Amino acid sequence: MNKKIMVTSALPYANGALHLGHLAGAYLPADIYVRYLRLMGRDVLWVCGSDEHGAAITIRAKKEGISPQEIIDKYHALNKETFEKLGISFDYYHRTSALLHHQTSQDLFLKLYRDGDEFEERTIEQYYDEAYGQFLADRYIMGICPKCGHKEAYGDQCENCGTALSPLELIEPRSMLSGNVPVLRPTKHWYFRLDKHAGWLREWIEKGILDGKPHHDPEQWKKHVVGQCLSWLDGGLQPRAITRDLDWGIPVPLPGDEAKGKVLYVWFDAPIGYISSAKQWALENGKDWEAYWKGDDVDLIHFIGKDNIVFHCIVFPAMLKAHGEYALPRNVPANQFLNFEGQKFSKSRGWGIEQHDYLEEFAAFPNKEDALRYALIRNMPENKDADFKWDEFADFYDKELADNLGNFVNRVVVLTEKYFGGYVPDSNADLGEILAEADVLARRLTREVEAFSFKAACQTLMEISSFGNTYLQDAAPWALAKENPDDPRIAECLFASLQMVALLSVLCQPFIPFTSPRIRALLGLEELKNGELADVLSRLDKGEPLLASGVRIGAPEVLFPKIYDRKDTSRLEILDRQKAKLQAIMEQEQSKQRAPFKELVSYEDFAKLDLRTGTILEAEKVPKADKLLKLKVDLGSEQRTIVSGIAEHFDPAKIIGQQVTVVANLAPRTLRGIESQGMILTAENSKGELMFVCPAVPFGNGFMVK
Ligand code: B3M
Ligand code: ZN
Repeated sequence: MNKKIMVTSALPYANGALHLGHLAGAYLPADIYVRYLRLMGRDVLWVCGSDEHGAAITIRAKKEGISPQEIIDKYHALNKETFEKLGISFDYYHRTSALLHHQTSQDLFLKLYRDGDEFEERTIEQYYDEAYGQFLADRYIMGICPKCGHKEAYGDQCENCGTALSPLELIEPRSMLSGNVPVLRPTKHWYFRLDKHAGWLREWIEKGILDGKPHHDPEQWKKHVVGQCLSWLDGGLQPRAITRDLDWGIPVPLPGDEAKGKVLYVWFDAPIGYISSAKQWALENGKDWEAYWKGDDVDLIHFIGKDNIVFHCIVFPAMLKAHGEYALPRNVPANQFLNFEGQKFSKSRGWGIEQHDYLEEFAAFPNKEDALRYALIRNMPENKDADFKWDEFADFYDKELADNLGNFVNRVVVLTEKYFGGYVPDSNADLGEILAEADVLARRLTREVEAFSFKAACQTLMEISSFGNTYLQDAAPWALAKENPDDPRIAECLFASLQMVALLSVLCQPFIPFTSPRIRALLGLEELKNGELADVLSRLDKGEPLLASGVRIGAPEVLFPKIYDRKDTSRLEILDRQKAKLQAIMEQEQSKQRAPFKELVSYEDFAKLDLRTGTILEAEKVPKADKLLKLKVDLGSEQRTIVSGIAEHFDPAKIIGQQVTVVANLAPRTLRGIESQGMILTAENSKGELMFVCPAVPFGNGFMVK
């Protein structure tokens, strides 16, 4: 098979750090896929890079009072480095500010401009900031969303309700530059005639047919991806402006004054970044980039989040098709969104964790990279939104990585050490038979990865390890050894178990690439090579061992020290710190939302209150009144009946004996036929919970000594 597989991951904007949701959306799934393909010996190229244009970057620069160049340099470096630290194994990580990318984008623009009837020029009325002498592109205008009334909607989108907007739809528009009300002025732009492409796009997306020939199986595309595309097509495709009045970006490559001060729209040049990234890779490695982009033997796969579906399934394919030489995506396995502890990631609220912060805050956590990758894979938002929770992170780690995989590897190594002095034993048992089940599961895993079902594949990986554990448990070599240390079944069991560990060391690599070499080192195996998995699978089929008898293996090592460990709470403390941070954010936000204070009370009025301490002796619900409790309170000198509106907050059975503060001179009132002789004091805490104002014993029992 000399097919080339061209894999891309969405180019992140270089205007900020990436959080765990980004990682789970477009980078981790692609990394699993590409690592797997490499292990299968397939010819794959995976590119990514920084998206360094667009108003999001210039606005950020303005806010921070630095140049856009400083912003992109900072975040390009940070994101690139963080990806590397997490084992995200791009073949190339480029940037769209590179000259090569500018040229590639301009060439593509010109090709569509000259050779195709792809663009249309339109002069439109656009907002202009007179104080700054500048046209205002999308994000430079804010105003009220016409759909939901949100006051901070942008010119291209309302982030509150998600509606795509045009600047002219905003109510009470204002310039982000001067804050002034902008004026309308005519300006010329180039529009990509997307409408011309609607026919073939529908056939391609709905039926997988391109130029009258089968191109892909639409059943293999995710339902939510196809669904989103079809609803766009149903809405009718309109020409889309692909130029902007901005001074940051790729200049529109047309002569004369009409293109002056105009750049290509960021969403026009960004996907071309995939091509320039491949070009730069080819340049540096003496390879042919075109082999990965052109011709029928190319499988182009885009990994993205669901907010980028339209650009990757409709706009970019139309650009590629209009150009004429490029292959179209064979699949776009977009992921949905990941939430964080029940809410959206939010930088401004501090809700969520960025990749680089995770690495820092988990510096002392063993195998932190794989622990994170694993938790994200097990809960990947493949077909619906998912939620990341620290408690689940702990469960996946303890129950699956530690108790299942780590435990199996450890037991096999320990037993080999114990019974065979650390050497792989000799056995002439029929491996094929013993490993048949593992073989079946390994094949299933490959099919799942190829179908972009990474969560399922990861569970299959664990199934293989569970199978190994069960096999070992049932064979019980320790029991056999007690009866007869020379029982050949001991060697047979450990020989087979070692083969399973060897298999796992290969299969786990796409998911937990930091653990795989550690397992291999334990077995005395070399680092994985491209094609190794294909080789391993064919050896399994033939019943050939993956690990030869007589090999000296390493000393046992705990791969995943557990989080819930009574003797060592250090790992749990790291997680607890994360949870405490979130708790603090919620409390702070809730305290801001607390009811405003009531009006001032004079001292004279306050001094009229006669406050006494008391003890609740009896408490019962008042029939047919949801809110009321009837209490008997002992004030020391006398007992009072008090009706209190606290039934929704306290369980009557649990407040008997409770110390309380009583307003003893409140005029009696009759509630539901019961005379209430006073009032119990309560107050709301910062979480909005009702608390008794209780007479407390002073610190250190420090009553004044008379
Ligand atoms: N930078 C949007 C995003 O980060 C955009 C992706 C470009 S992919 C060609 O979500
Ligand atoms: Zn809105």
